[in-house]
Amino acid sequence: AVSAHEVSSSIDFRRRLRERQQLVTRALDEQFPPGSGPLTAAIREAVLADGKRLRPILCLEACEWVGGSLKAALPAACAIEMIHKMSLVHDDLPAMDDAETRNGRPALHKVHGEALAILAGDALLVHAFGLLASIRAVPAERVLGAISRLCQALGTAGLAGGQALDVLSQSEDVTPEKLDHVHTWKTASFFEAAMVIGAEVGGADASQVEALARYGKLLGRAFQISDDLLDARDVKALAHGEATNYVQLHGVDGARRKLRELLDQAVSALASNKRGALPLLAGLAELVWERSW
Ligand code: GRG
Repeated sequence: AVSAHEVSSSIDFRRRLRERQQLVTRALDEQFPPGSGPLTAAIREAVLADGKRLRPILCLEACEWVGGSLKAALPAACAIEMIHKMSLVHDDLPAMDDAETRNGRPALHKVHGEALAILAGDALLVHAFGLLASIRAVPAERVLGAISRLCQALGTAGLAGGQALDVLSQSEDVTPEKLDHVHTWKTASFFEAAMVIGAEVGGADASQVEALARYGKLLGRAFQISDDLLDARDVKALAHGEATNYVQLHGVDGARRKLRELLDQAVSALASNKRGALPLLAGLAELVWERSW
């Protein structure tokens, strides 16, 4: 069998990732035509700027894993990315992370002002749900079921709730349990939902949906730890003491150990299914491992 590392470093794998990134970027570009006013211009900057497109790629791969077409999953993948980008725009605002830059460029509110950054986020969120509601590739109950699960992943016990916990935790001692809680709500539930939507629009059966959901959740927890490992390289950030950084609490070795464990579990979640872990999803897990070194 080919190792996950061989997959993740293969030219085919890299090409496939690049093709999917471009597919999502082109589709997002079409959703927000240039020359449509200042709000759309701000939205375009938020969604078309650099980004790994990891969540939409997971959505596309989940759909293909169960035999669905890329075309069926593309609107859902775009919706996922719009929600992700909206969460980053709002996270960068002075009331939250107060970030100057995002991916090496000025944060959106630094360029367009706070009002437009808030509204760009609002519009992206609404647009995403409009796009999901327009999916006709599968019966409406499937789409509604997936939307409902996504809402759970974003609400008080999801992205918004996780962010609230994170913001409020900055001034207090964080326990390992609380940290796992923040990671699950803020990141893992969203990864899970991206997989579930992809699986549903691909026509998955219940056991496939659950296997992919499990992979997504474990990968999301792993991804957040890898993000913390990357942040911890920034000596200044660590000295400043990000209370909800995994490395701050468990050390670099502890974080790496946990990262490996979660990624192995993610890949096994698929191996137990009759389709097996497609090399691609194992390769994606390996990428998460490699980014933290
Ligand atoms: C959507 C209802 C709703 C609320 C949003 C502001 C907010 C509430 C949440 C923000 C949570 C947050 C900052 C999550 C970040 C998680 C994370 C690991 C981001 C980095 O993701 P990457 O590396 O980003 O995939 P790129 O730039 O590659 O797209």
